[in-house]
Amino acid sequence: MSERLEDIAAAMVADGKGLLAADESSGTIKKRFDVIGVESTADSRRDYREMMFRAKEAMTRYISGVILYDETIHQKAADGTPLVDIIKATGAIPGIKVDAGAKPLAGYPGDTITEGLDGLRERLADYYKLGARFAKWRAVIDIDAAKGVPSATSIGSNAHALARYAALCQEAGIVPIVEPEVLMDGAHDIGTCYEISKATLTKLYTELYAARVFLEGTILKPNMVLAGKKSGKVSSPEEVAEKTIKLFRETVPAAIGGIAFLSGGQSDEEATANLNAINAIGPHPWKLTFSYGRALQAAPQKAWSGKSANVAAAQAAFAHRAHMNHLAALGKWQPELEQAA
Ligand code: 5MM
Repeated sequence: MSERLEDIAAAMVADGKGLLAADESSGTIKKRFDVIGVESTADSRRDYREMMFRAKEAMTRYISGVILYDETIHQKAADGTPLVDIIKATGAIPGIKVDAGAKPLAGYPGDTITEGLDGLRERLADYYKLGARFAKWRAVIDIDAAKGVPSATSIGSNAHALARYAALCQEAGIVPIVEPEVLMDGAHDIGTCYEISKATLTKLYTELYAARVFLEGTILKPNMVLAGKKSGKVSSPEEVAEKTIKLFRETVPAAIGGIAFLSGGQSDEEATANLNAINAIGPHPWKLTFSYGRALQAAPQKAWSGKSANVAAAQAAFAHRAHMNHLAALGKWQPELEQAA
């Protein structure tokens, strides 16, 4: 495969393919395993992820790349094959989460700043040797209007950190996924999500330009424009699509390598329906696909439940969600296809 940043980015958003976000940190994967009654150990985390990476048809046909956690990029399958080699054998590109998580922003209660820049140059060089050709850094922007969250300082500091991370990635020959996630957990309406996302993306691209980041060699991983979960409102796919595309047309340069959405707590089918509606109102200046964690993994996690006897059923559940999102990335998904399955 070409090592040019723009070619790697293009492969990450190849027609009908998207990213599997399997980069849950140890605390997050424990929460997921608690739900299915599985103890989180290095071996159980390995077995679970190996199950997905060995789902050959799903990986080969629908998955362009996998975002890994530090532990996983170093792990070997039960038969001794490095997990990275299993991913590469399917044609998917290994990637790595390099941020150290969102921490409280001093002086700004309720806001967070994502850490992890110290020593990043050296870590990126190591990850490159291990096979990673893209990386991910997630900034977290919560909305709580009553508390003045997010502050302009939080939006600015996170955008600056994303830009410094992106420049270091490109120096190392690694495509940066820039993920400024405006959370959907609050009680806000869809218009507020739009306004905060607009401020966030405007600042992000100002900082990326200032850091001399090569935009063609980047992927944006954004939230969709949605009403907050606690608002009690569910935005229709048509409204989500219209507002999300309006936002991107106003703030996201056409030059970037592509867009791969996070699912952010949407149900599996909602995340698919919204992505489909977004692509159905194209053509757009960018490829728009998925980089889902929960919306790709909830079903296979439940089907697996820690039992080797369930591996085939879990792989089928993963293949189904990947297939549905493949269709949504092409704007060809229909709700009936879910019922048929
Ligand atoms: C898979 O979850 C990722 C890692 O989360 P933590 O660092 O909090 O453990 C997360 O960054 C993920 O890649 C994105 O948020 C997209 O995942 P969702 O579940 O929102 O589609």
